Amino acid sequence: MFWRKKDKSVNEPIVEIQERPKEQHPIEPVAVVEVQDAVTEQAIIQDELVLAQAEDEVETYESAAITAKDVEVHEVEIAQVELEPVVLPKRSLTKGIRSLFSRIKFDLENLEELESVLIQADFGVDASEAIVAEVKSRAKKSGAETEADLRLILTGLLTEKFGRDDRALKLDSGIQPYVILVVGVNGAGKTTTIGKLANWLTQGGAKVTLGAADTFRAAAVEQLETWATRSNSEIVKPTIEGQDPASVAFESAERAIASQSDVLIIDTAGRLQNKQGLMDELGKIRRVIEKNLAISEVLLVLDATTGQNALAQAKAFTEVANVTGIVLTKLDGTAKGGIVYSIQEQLDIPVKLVGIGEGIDDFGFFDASEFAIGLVGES
Ligand SMILES: Nc1nc2c(ncn2[C@@H]2O[C@H](COP(=O)(O)OP(=O)(O)OP(=O)(O)O)[C@@H](O)[C@H]2O)c(=O)[nH]1
Ligand SMILES: [Mg+2]
Repeated sequence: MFWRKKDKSVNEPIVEIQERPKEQHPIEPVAVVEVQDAVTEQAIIQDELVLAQAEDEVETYESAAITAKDVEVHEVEIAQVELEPVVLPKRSLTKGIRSLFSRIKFDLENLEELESVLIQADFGVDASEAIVAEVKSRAKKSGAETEADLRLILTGLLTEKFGRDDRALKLDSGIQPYVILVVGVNGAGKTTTIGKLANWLTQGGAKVTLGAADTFRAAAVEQLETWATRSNSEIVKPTIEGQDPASVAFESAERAIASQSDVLIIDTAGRLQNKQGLMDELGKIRRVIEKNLAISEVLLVLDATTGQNALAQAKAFTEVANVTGIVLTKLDGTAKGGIVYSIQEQLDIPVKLVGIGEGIDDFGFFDASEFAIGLVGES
């Protein structure tokens, strides 16, 4: 899952930052506007694009306080490097997941109740119906009678339903620092998840930098700082109050490269999915990081207790943020684990991590079988 170069000195990061002579500065909106008199429509469209980009860069660079110099990004040939796997501590989910059957008896007589249990657990109506039908059919075929038999059948079926093979974090290119961008609505569990992940990585010997790009509240930076201390990670904080989050992200990338970190994790402010300005900001954060580094993962953190609302959030975030994986938190407080199924079905994005408590070790990498066992429980 996590690979790194055997010898860090073999190869520099994927980009090099070069000073560009001032006269070639790309941010010359005036020149671009003048060209709007140009003859062809094609040229005008082209120029408008350049202007939009330039304006964006002006904003970015001004906010990043990079006024004297500009950066130019060049892809650099990557020499073949030898990679070694990093062995990280194992995390198990089975103890943290709430069983679906705390209130009902699960036997052949009340299989109809299973359908409402599954619907309440956010599997969705159609899937719940289909699962019950399949349980009945398998029970008939195998001559299942007892609660234990039925649980075994349901566990097997759910394991199949949850199953997919793209859950591993993509920290394997050997091009470090790997960047993980963490996004989501307020209070979903972003900062806590970052702390848990950072600790897990440093326990495995990785060097981790955290970027505090949630600059709206001073308390948010302090909270991340506490997690940085607990997880032995470095942290890059805003230098002035209310600093542009994109500029903190930019500085974090520079610092992570300079300090030869293995992983950079960027915390962002919680934002409602229907606030367009804030959602656009995520795109900007993304672009400034990509000036220097490739983003390995964009993790969308969803609070499992919010049920179907999590699905609406996921849809909105995937549209703007290229989400590569879901972190489903607070599964310890709910039996709504079916949301995992709904998200994967409707958005085709894997649930990669699961939060099962507030403690530093209370998370796990989603495992279909462990999760199914947790949901169905022991008889
Ligand atoms: N029970 C439980 N609580 C969790 C879990 N993950 C996070 N929390 C709690 O949820 C609350 C919010 O967590 P944060 O990590 O601050 O959430 P955030 O998304 O960073 O919030 P903002 O920065 O305000 O957007 C905290 O009280 C956490 O302890 C989890 O898996 N289980
Ligand atoms: Mg936070």
